[in-house]
Amino acid sequence: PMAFTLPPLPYAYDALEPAIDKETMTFHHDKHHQTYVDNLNKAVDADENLKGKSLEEIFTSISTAPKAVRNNGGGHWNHSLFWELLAPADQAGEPSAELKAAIDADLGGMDKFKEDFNAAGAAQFGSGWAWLIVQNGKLKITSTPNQDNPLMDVVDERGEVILGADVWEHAYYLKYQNRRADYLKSFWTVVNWNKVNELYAAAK
Ligand code: MN3
Repeated sequence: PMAFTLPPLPYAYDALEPAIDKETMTFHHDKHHQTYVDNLNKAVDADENLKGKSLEEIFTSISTAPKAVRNNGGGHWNHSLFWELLAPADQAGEPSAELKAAIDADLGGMDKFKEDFNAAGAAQFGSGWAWLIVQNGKLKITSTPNQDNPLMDVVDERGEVILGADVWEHAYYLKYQNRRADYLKSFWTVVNWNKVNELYAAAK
């Protein structure tokens, strides 16, 4: 049977410093993400209906799946993407002309977009994610609790994810303690725009 596996980080554990420190990256990837993978495999093994399905398929009817699949499948998918959405500051690139134009048209410009995205992350009570999605051809900012994501049939705002920020405390607490807003401010210095551009082009 095909098992889900932990993807290696696409850069060194200290590559995102000073925005995200080595210790946080090590625990976040090696411990937290690994646990989602292990628990997802256990949950899928226990359910004949889910074997052989991709997470994207499973998410479209996650409302009917066991809670362990929702939490750990979301955890695995969200983190696998999150690592790719980050890059060392000198390799982070910049938004494509096409993406910039859409941010201007749909979200009021880059500064307003970042402000609203960070506000969505800051306002997410407890653990969760802030997202930038493409919904009916337009950009939209949203957030979800726990490990839910915009591909799931249980969320209010569904769409194709092109950027996400993990706002669980485990993503920032070692360096930022309770200062989630400061972490979200630093997040922008390590956003991998090359990946965001690629996802935007594919989602359009
Ligand atoms: Mn996390």
